[in-house]
Parts: sequence; structure tokens; C-alpha cells
Amino acid sequence: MSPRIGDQDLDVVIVGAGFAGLYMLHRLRGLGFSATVIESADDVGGTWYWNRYPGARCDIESVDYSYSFDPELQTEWHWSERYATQPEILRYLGHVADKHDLRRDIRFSTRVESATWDGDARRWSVRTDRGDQLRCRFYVMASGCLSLPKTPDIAGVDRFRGETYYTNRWPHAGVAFSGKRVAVIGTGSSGIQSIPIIARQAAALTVFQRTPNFSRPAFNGPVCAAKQTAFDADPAAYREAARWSRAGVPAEPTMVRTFQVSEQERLAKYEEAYASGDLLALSATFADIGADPRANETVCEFMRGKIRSIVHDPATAEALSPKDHFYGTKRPCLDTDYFETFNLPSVRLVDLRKDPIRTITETGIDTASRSLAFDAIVFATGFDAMTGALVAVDIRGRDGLALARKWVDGARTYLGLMTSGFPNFFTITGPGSPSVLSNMVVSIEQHVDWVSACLVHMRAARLAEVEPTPLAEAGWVQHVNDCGDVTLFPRANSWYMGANVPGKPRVFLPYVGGVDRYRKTCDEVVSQGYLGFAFDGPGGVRCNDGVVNRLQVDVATVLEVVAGRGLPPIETMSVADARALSVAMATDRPPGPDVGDVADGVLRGAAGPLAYRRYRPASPGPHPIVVYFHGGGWVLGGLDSDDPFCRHLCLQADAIVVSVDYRHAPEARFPAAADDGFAALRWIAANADALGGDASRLAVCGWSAGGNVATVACQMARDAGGPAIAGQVLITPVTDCDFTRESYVANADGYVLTTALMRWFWDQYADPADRRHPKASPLRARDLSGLPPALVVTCEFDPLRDEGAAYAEALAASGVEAQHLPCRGQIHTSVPAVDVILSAAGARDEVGATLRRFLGASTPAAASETRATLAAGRR
Ligand code: N01
Repeated sequence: MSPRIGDQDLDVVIVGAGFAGLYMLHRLRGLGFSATVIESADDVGGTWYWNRYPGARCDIESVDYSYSFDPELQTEWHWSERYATQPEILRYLGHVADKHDLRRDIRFSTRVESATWDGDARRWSVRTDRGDQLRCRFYVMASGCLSLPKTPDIAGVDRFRGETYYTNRWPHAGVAFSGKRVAVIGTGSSGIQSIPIIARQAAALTVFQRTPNFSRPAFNGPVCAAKQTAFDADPAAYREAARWSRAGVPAEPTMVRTFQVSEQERLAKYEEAYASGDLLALSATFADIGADPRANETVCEFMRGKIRSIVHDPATAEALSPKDHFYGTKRPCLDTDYFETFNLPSVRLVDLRKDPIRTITETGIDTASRSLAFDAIVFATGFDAMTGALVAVDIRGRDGLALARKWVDGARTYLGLMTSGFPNFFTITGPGSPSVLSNMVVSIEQHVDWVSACLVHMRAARLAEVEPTPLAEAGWVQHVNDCGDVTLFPRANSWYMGANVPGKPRVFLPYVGGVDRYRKTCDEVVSQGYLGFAFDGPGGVRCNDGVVNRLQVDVATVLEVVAGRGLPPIETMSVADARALSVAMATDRPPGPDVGDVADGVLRGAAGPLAYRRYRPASPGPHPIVVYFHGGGWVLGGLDSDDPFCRHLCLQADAIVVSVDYRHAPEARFPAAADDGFAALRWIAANADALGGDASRLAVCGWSAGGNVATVACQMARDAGGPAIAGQVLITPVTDCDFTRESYVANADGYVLTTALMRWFWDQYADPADRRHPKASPLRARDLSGLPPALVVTCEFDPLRDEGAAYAEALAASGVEAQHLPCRGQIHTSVPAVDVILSAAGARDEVGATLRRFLGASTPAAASETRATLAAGRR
């Protein structure tokens, strides 16, 4: 046992001597900071010290699941297996501790009980269970994401008189199960790794399963030759690729979606991923598996098929097949002979969903239907993940605020690194960082490097305190939630959501935006003068307050893809080339949902025939009608450009949608589009019966320039005394020719629709003298009263944002029932991007619901995916 530390004044106190604490200590020492690690175990290892259960091993390949900071270590250490066992990983960490002489600054068998910020002294005061009182400038919790065992919430847990074991606190001497009747409760990674080995030793094994889990064979063996060769060829480059990958393991993300390929090709990909024994491979087969329920279900069914093919007894196979969560939304497992184990005559499965545990007794376990006797019970019941170990210490920040109190409704951090109100307190892989959704070692190294650089910066600038601002923190919490909301994660009752611990707030804890994006964000924060961090000290008071990553994550991804194509700006092209490009950009996008039927036709426009496309719902008619006008700056677009969105509207509004191909500029300049819009409206109203619709329930909808055409048509219809329009839905509409509004300046460039492009569109469409005419700039109409009720959708990063908002305001001021829906983090093209910009699904739902309301339809029969997600989830 280490001697007592006594009273010390240090630069940094670090809690935990696992992967994170060891590297943190090494790094700080190298930078000349005094630091001590406090560790409750009697040796290094962290999670690999405690989790010694049979079969424990990593499930990220060891070549990847290892430090990169020491080039010598990388070449001198050779893993004996692809997935190293717990003893080998523990030896590795021991070797690192020895090599860098770390143990001399680690106090073992010592537990931190409290840490209190002393604002006057600008010091943390840290107290241990051995009476030590340490003072330090910085306090770092490197205590691991899965380190505080969850108390099993099972009646009678203390009654059992036989042997009791916890996978996460396994005896060092090991356990002999031979000849014994053993129960294992829990089928997460720990259960799934240990069950096959315990089954081989025990006389009889009973597995108590509450939730079946997705697991597949690890195909463990020697280190994968291809991986080792790639690593050996250039270890530094290999590690760099890992740092800039999605999950912390070098891999190329795919852009291909599940239903873009044939079923045969899809299954071949799944088989290949299955055979790879790579934990991340199956989720990475297609781009939409983490977000699209239908896509994910194909993986789930593939995996269930595998279980059925392995487990002989169909009822047992059925019970072992997960059906209550999407693949990957609870952490999938890698196993060795897990499902095969259930073919052994000595192994039985108790499905707790059908036969729940009533109580643990002195001699065994009573379920609802029977009493079972055991010699030993193994609890593989998991952890109070991500926040448990942090709030288990009584950490008090400014004004005595307790961390547990601050996080009572869920963890709030900035970047998963710090939390406001707690100066100079860092969490390594804290909630709100990629952590458990990544290769932990890569994420640990990134955090340690970031914290170290921050401390060096403060030393150089003579700054004593650092703390995130409430604004930055709120923005990050929002971003973390936004990222989670476009995935299927919030739907599962997982420990990612805190759902495994009774009473824990249901909050999605990790950051799912990717290791690469996260690293870039952390770097950007620094390059913007530590955006969102407040510093104070002899060197002065500094704060560049603000919010990082204000774009929705899927929008940012699309913008990166577009930027990666290196296309010339549209406004520098000929009209023909611009049209060709806009057609090319639309190829390969998701086709939108199926509708009852789609038919093309011709209607009478203002100056001749115009093509239209009619979408009819599968439900029985007659249906109300939505007259739709596509976007494209009066120059681009057509029936095909907005086809997926029209399908979506048809389904959501349960209405016939008639998409009108009005004349385009420059061939037909102002007021051709406006006149065509009104003529089409009249023709559709007059021919509603023939279209299968109900002329008395007519609404208009348009996006961008189409929003302009739609509302101009409403103004013309009002002035002409008909047709009657029940409502108008204007999505990021052009309403004015004024380029001086704030959004034109702030969003001038970088968000697809640029100010320069808008100028080009206007130049194509209308002479300067005509632009102020209400048929071009409907906001300038002298009278907006008497117009149909309106929904105006605007997007935060759109040059047209402010004119849309101004139009909604002007309508309302004129007595029109006008609703304004501002979309945070979205760009001009987001709302019609069905199945591409998933974060705009809520806005699309609102559009559908509003159209229904305008058209007098009942509440949506089929609640959309998003609504279901949001209802099931946090908000
Ligand atoms: O814990 P878990 P774990 N009655 O929470 C069940 C990492 N890890 O220790 O799902 C009955 O996953 C619970 O059921 P349910 C990895 O990230 C990695 O296995 O809540 N059952 C579940 O089946 C992993 O995800 C490796 O319905 C109860 C199980 O116990 C994380 O650690 C190896 C219950 C707990 O599963 C946690 O894994 C091991 C109750 N009252 C762990 N309470 C590697 O391979 C809980 N359960 C690297």
C-alpha cells in the first residue's frame, strides 16, 4: 500500500490510473507540471484492473486499442492476439507505467472522497479516504466511463448464502466453477464474454436474460496480418488516420445507402462485415444504418438469422434474438461461441421478460414461475456509465455548487471536457465527448493532449482560471442532443441514455458526431482564442464567448461533401451548365417515399401549356389539393428537382400534390413565373374533379423562388376574387429584392445558396425596375390583408432568412394568421432534402401538419418517424 500523501500543494491532481490517468500524468510531467494520481486500486490498469472475469478482452483490435504517444512503445510491444485478453492489456499498462516511471507519482489504494473549489485561493482542495488533504490548481477526473458498478436492482440481492461475483470486481485469484450450479444475470458485453467460459467449467449454467443483445463472433486469433502490415508501414501515418476517422480506427466512411443496392449485394456486404470480426464493420456497411429504421432493420434481421442458424432450439433462438432495439443503439458485442453455448445440455436460458426474477433467496433465485437453486451467482449487470464515477465524488465548484446537483437533470458539459461553474476541473472522455462511441484510447489521448495544451497556454499567458461560459455550454449540450436526435440511439433503453440505472435522467450522454469532427471542433475552439472559455488571472481576463458548431451535423456533412467536389460557383456558369449541374447534383439522392400514384400532365399556363406532375395518396379520395411550386431561383429546377419532397408532402398532408413546371428565366423573365403560378392555380381549381381532388380544399406550397410564386399567386387570387385558398406554406421564400438585410451579410457565402447566386438569379429573372413590384417582391405589396393563413419557414444559415421572417411579421401585422417557423442550424436547401437532412425532419413534419390543418384534415394518421422519436426520447 502506498504511504499516505499527507498535505501537498500541486499543479494537478488526477483521479484514476487507467489509460487516461497514466497518459495524463506522463504528459504533465513532461511539461514541467507537478502532478499526482490518486487510484483506489492497488495497481495501475483502471478498467483492466477491475474487470478480470473469464473471457475479458478488448473488442477494438489491440493494434488500435493502444497508445500512440510513445513511438518506441509502438514498435517494442507486440500483441499476442488480435483482441488481447485482460491480463495482456494489464501487462501492457504495467509496462507503460514502468517504462515511464509513473508509479512514483501514483497513490494507490486511496480514494478521493471530495474536491472543493476555493475561489479565493484559486485552488481545488482534494480529500481522500485516508485523510490526505491535497491542494491543486487543476483537478482532472480520469476515472473512466464504465467504472462505477451499478447496484443490481434485484430484490433479495444480499440474501444469497452461496458465492456471489461481480464481473466488474472479479477476484484476483480467479474463481473455480467446476462442479457448481452457476447463475449469470446479465447479457451485456461482460455476460456475453464470460458465459461461454463459465459454461465450460460449471456443472450447470443458467443465464438470466432481460434484454437479448446483438453479438457476433470476434474470430479472434493472431494479430490481423493486413492490419499489422498497414501499421508497420508507417505507424505515425496509421495513428494520424485513426485520429481523423469517424470512430478512432482508420476506415473510409461509406456514402452508399442501404436501399441503393440490391438485396443480394446488401446481404453480401453484411456477410463480409460479419466474417471480418470487426466490431465497427456492420454498422459501417451503409451510411444510413445508424439513422434509418428501415435500413437498420435489415441488419437486425440479418443478425437474427445468424442466431437462428446457430442455436438449435427454435424457442431459445427466438428468445436470444433482439427485437426491442435497433442494431448498434445498445452496444453490440463481439463473442467467442456465445450463441453456441446455448446448445450445450448443461446450459439453460431464462427469459426474464416472460419469467421475471421475483427475488434472490438464500439458496438461489425465485422467478415468477419457479425456484432455482445455485452454488454461485455472477452479476454481469453493468455500470452507472459515464456520469456515475464523476458524481460519486463530492465535487463542489463555485459557491459550493455540487456537480451531482448541477447534473441532476443530466450531464451538461462543454466539449465533454469541462462544465461551467467548476473552474480548472477537467473530465477525460467526459459526457458530451465521443468517448464510448469511439476507440477509447484515441479519444483519451486527444483529451489529454488538449488539456495539457490548455494548461501550457495558461502558464504562458499567466492565467489562473479557466471555465466554460454558460452560453458555450448550452450550445454544446444542444449540439450533442441534435447529433443524437438524427440517429436511432435515443430510442433504445441503453446505458448511453442512462436508462439502465433506475431514476437516472434519460439523456443521450456521448457525442455521436464522430471522432474526426469532434477533434476538428476542439482544434477550432483553440484557434478561435478558446471560443467559449473564460480565463482569469494575473495575465488578465479573457473570453471569446460564443457557440461552436451551430450547423446541424448532417448539414455540416453535406456542406463538406459539396465543398469536396470543388465545383465552380453556379453564378459563374452559363444557364445551360447551371441547369445541367443542378440535375447532376440530384442524381443518387434518396427517391422519397412511395405514394398512391404519380402521373404527369399538361395544364394551361399564362402563355401556353405547362407540364405538371400529380401525386395522389393511396388513401381513398377525394383529397384536398396542394399546388406546389419548386425552387431554383426562377431559373433552375423542374418537376424532377423537388420530386422527393412532393412525395413527402403528398404522404404527410394526405393530399393530392400538383407540382407545376412554371416558365423559367432568362427565357421567360418577370412576370412570367408569377403569371404562370396564378394561371396554374386557377386551372387546378377548375379541374380539381378531373385530378381526383376537392376544389373547396386548396392550398399552395412553394420552396425558395417557388415560395415567391406561391404567395404571389395568393395575392393575385385575392385581388381577382378567387380561387379560394385555404392556406399557404412558404419554405425559405424569396419575398424581397433587398440585399442589405443581416442574413444576406452573415450568410453570404458557404451555405449553398450564396448572396452572389441570389444576385445572379434576380438578374436572370427581373430588370431592376421591376424588382420592387409586388409580383416580384411580395413583401412590398401595399396591402397584405385578406391573404390565406400562412406558415413561413426560415433557416438560420440562409441569406433569405430575414426576408422570410419579415414577410411572416408583415402578414401577421396585416391581420393574416401567420406562423413563423425558424429552423436552427439549417441552410436554404435543408427542408426539401427528404432523407438527406434528417435534422430537418421536424420542420417537414410541421409543414405536413400545417397543410393538413389548413385543409381541414384530421390529425396525421401515421405519425412521422421524427415525432415518434421525439416523443419516445427526451423531448
Ligand atoms: O454491462 P451492460 P456490461 N435484472 O450494461 C442486465 C463495456 N465492456 O458490463 O439490457 C436483470 O452492457 C442488463 O439488462 P438490460 C462495453 O462498452 C466492453 O456487460 O438492462 N438483468 C444487461 O443485459 C459495454 O457495453 C467489453 O435489460 C439486469 C446486463 O445486465 C459496457 O462495458 C467487455 C438487471 C448489463 O449489461 C458495459 O457492459 C465488457 C436486472 N436488475 C464491457 N440489471 C469489451 O469487450 C442489469 N441487467 C471491450
